[in-house]
Amino acid sequence: MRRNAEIADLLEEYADLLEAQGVDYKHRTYRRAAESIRDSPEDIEVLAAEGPEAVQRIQDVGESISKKVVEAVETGTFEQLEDERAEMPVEMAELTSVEGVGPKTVGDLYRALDVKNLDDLENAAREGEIRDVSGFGEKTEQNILAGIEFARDSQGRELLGDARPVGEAALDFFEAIPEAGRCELAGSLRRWKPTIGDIDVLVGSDDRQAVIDAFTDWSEADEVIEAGTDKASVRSDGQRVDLRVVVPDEFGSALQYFTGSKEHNIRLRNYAIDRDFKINEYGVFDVSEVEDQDAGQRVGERVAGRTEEGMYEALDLPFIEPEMREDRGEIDAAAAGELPELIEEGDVRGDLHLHTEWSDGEYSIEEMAEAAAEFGHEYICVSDHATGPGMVGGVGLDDAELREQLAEIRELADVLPVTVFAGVEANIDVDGAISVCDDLLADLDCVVASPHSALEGDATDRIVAAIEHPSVDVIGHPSGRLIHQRPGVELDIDVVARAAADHDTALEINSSPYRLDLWGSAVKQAVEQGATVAIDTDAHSPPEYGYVRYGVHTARRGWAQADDVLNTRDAEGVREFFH
Ligand code: DGT
Ligand code: CA
Ligand code: CA
Ligand code: ZN
Repeated sequence: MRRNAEIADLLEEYADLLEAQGVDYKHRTYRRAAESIRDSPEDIEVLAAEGPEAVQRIQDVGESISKKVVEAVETGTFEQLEDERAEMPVEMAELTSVEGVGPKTVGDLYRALDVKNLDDLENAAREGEIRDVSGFGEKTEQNILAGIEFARDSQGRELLGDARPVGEAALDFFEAIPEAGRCELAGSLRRWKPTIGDIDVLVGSDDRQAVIDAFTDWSEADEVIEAGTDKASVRSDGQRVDLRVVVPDEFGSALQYFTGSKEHNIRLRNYAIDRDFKINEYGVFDVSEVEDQDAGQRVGERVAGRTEEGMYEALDLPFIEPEMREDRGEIDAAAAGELPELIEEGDVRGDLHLHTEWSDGEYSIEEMAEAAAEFGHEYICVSDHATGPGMVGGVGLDDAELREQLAEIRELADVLPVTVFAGVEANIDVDGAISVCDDLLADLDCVVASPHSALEGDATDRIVAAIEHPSVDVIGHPSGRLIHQRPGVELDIDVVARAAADHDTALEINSSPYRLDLWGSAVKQAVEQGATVAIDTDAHSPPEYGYVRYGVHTARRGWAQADDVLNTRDAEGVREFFH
């Protein structure tokens, strides 16, 4: 298994510990190196075997870091990291998973209260000890408590963006096994839910034992949890992968069953019963002639099961896409012949929310434009952060800097390989006002306005005010939620969507796997109200353009068609929408 992520994690832990100790600047160097190693196409193990000079070929890795990397590849750790761990024996990843708790806070609370893990942190907050630490207060203490609760609730579920690559690696593995026939992901991963409990894979085969045996020997399996005659589970990259192997003739029915959701399946089963059919993981059975329908799983005449399409067809229904199987009216819509034709990955033609080195991205306008062309986009909108509420550490651009950037984008226009719209990601303040002056907003091609501060309570009025601003084109990550970290603001989506439809403002589906904001059910409401949706990645680096598929499948979970989505239009169509 490629070890780039593991080595990057170690460097990041080291950076966190340095920051927790109050060391200035140095931690940034380590973070940048960690990120480059994580994203590098080069295998870190191969480079390390050649020696430190070879490791330095990776961007942002200098001499001293390269030596630590070689040591880490050889021994699983490096000396300075062990020194820091001994100095401050804290569960860094666990603690910083709490919203609002960063490495500096961990350091402060360790020194003041000996907080080492989540339990310590919770006790200290409950006992009211944190408010007395210098630099903290009662409000911070309450936020930490709320953050802990949220972090605990989400424990055990993985982000879609972490689970999908593992599931796809498993799929690639099975597809290469000669004994395996059809292979598909099932469960929540096939429905593209934002978080995944476990990864389900289904394989059709006449030689089930061979498939199970191969799976338990999979090079990416770190541990075999259980293995039987027709199913097995392993752990890979910290995630549970469940395999089921079925005979080819029952592949379709098993796929339908194990894709879920449970609620969809229950409703479909009742729909079948009403029509004298029985449906289960073994097929669809006509039971109109059968007296005791509970006599077994395979009673009556089997009319479908080899393919999933056949399962729905046997019930006189068109195929229902996995993303729609959440019991949100999809079976009634199918029966009425009113299923939407869902947007597909290939329909997206550009990205309207991304960052460059002008704010907190790490790449230039040219680099982001070239990467976009390579990705297959026709246009992008550079929407760097404006200063304002929620922007810390000088990240955002002031009006003069935005003017300067606008001029540069105009100047570069002829040489860039894609159309580049000049935009901004402005902040929506507590009253719904926008943090950039109106003249400038009017001069920009596209204004993305997003909530970045005061992310609690109901914010419907605030977001509606931003929607009504004549220059705002897109509302970025409308709720401000961060999955596993903070719930974001409450929104009356119907009200927001109606305003968006009335004022020709698009609502973003932020495709970052940390956000997925808006999410499926909200997208469905938005589209029903006639709002236009924009599927953007909020990319801070070229690889993050790849997040777009999470956004597209989230749109599909919201029943969106290509027409509902702004950036399925060509550049001229998008420009028209902006005006
Ligand atoms: P997860 O893993 O929590 O993210 O969610 P799922 O949907 O992947 O659930 P999982 O892995 O427990 O089971 C996979 C699928 O198997 C599920 O979507 C539907 C089906 N299934 C599991 N248990 C039941 C059940 O008790 N009744 C029905 N009708 N289907 C079930
Ligand atoms: Ca699952
Ligand atoms: Ca499962
Ligand atoms: Zn933002």
